Amino acid sequence: MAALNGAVENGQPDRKVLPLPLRSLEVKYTKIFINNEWHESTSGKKFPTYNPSTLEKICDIEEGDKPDVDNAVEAAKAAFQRGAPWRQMDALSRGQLLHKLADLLERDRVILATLETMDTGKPFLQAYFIDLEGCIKTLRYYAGWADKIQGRTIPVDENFVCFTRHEPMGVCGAITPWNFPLLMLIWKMAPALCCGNTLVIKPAEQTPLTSLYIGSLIKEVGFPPGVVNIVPGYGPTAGAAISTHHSIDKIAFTGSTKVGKLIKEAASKSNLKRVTLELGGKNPCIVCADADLDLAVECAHQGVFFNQGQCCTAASRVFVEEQIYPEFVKRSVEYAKKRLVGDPFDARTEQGPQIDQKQFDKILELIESGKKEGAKLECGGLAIEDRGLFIKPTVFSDVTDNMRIAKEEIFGPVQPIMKFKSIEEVIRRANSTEYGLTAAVFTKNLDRALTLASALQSGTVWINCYNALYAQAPFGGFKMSGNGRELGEYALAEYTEVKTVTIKLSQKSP
Ligand code: NAD
Ligand code: NW8
Repeated sequence: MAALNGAVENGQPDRKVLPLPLRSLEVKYTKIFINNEWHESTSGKKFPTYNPSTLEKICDIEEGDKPDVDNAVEAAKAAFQRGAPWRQMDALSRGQLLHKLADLLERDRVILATLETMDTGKPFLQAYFIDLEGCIKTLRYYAGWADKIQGRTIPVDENFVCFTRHEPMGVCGAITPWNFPLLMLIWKMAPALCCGNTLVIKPAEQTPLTSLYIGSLIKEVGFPPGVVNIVPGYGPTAGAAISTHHSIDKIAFTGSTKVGKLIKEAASKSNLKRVTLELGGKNPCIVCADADLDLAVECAHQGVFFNQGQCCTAASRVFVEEQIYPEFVKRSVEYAKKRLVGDPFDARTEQGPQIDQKQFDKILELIESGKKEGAKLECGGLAIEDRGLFIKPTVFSDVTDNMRIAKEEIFGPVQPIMKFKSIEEVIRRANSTEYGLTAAVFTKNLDRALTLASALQSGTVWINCYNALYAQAPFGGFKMSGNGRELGEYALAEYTEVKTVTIKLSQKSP
């Protein structure tokens, strides 16, 4: 196993041991996974997946469409039937299967991080230390919940007994994005399985490789056939077949607001399936004059540039109090100029390519709009070379709220920095967006921190930190950033139905 290979450079024994990516990794799983078996597509069609760093095709994947989704749903429905092994299983055993899946992710961590880097272009060390870490922790967290999901007994009339059962919903659909392909899948899969549901998964067409690899691990762990089914394919075909399906009871989606609306609409028009949505953000990052400036500059930088800027939590509106504005901009530009962009398999690389040509073009177009609308381009503003999908870390100062770069989700390495004068003003401006996913505040003043924490309309507020995500802390959006919560105990409610059982006793108590 390559998992334990340490990087040895100059033969120095005391150097921190870093994992090494696999040099030549053959992609083994490219087919549709139903009933713990691999299938070709009903249509006979395949689609390519590319390495965004080299623009080379990695391999072809079986292209699922409605008939394949139908087969996956049939399998998931059968696995959910009363009397099926999955339904008969003790809740503790369900947790053990999730722990075993986490064990296999730990065993195959280098393979999975290598596949994720090939398919997304994200730096290998980030895939290994952030994405895989988050996956393993999320699996273990929900493994622990499996046998602790309890109803209540409720006092009613004296001659009645009333209790609730928290039952699994049934067949859950999961439609995932390309920015954190495996992590966003595990955020859905772990709570769904811990509650006893079965799953039909459609990974993003750009990044199916790690999700399909999970199919092989599901089988190896020994989940009963049909509990997890994976249908790679495109959104308007395979994705829409899931969102409109009458036998799917719940759907969890992460991606664009546009598609989130389509999914909720399809759910309404079909069977009113439950829907949780994690959509975009135009997340304010507020830096007060009294903040620890080193910390604020570094967090705002990582907050927007992390994952090539392709992050629903991206700090894409930085509001800086006027007294420290020039210094903050100066230091942020220094950071951006130093950011190492290049081969995601190189251990020094901080930033890889954007995911595809469409996103690349969209980002460059928004950068042009920033220049035209009068923002001051401090650095970057261009692609790195005339080939490939790499974009220079870009900082704009003198940004005003009406500019497109201050209003639209950029999903790229672009940092717009604005100036503010008063707390009331910055609250109003930070909240004047349709989005409400995250917000961050940098200040040493407790009063200001707590005032902002209560006034900001977002599902998460980070104070003096950024991207501080935990498996046990709920995550989700206010307003058009989404519906429902992932992670934490709150997510259990998204994967269970509450049933009230009321029993009349035949005899009144004496
Ligand atoms: P998208 O919303 O189109 O894709 C997300 C998933 O939805 C993919 O699996 C896709 O196949 C599927 N999908 C697409 N159309 C569908 C349909 N009609 N029915 C069912 N499923 C469908 O996202 P995108 O086009 O790849 O990216 C566009 C923008 O979305 C980005 O620029 C960014 O602003 C945003 N985005 C946000 C996130 C996030 O983490 N919130 C992730 C990816 C993209
Ligand atoms: C789930 C996720 C994490 C975790 C740690 C560190 C940096 C950035 C992210 C992150 C369980 C435990 C830990 C991050 C991941 C996804 C998004 C944004 C940031 N997650 N992390 Cl969308």
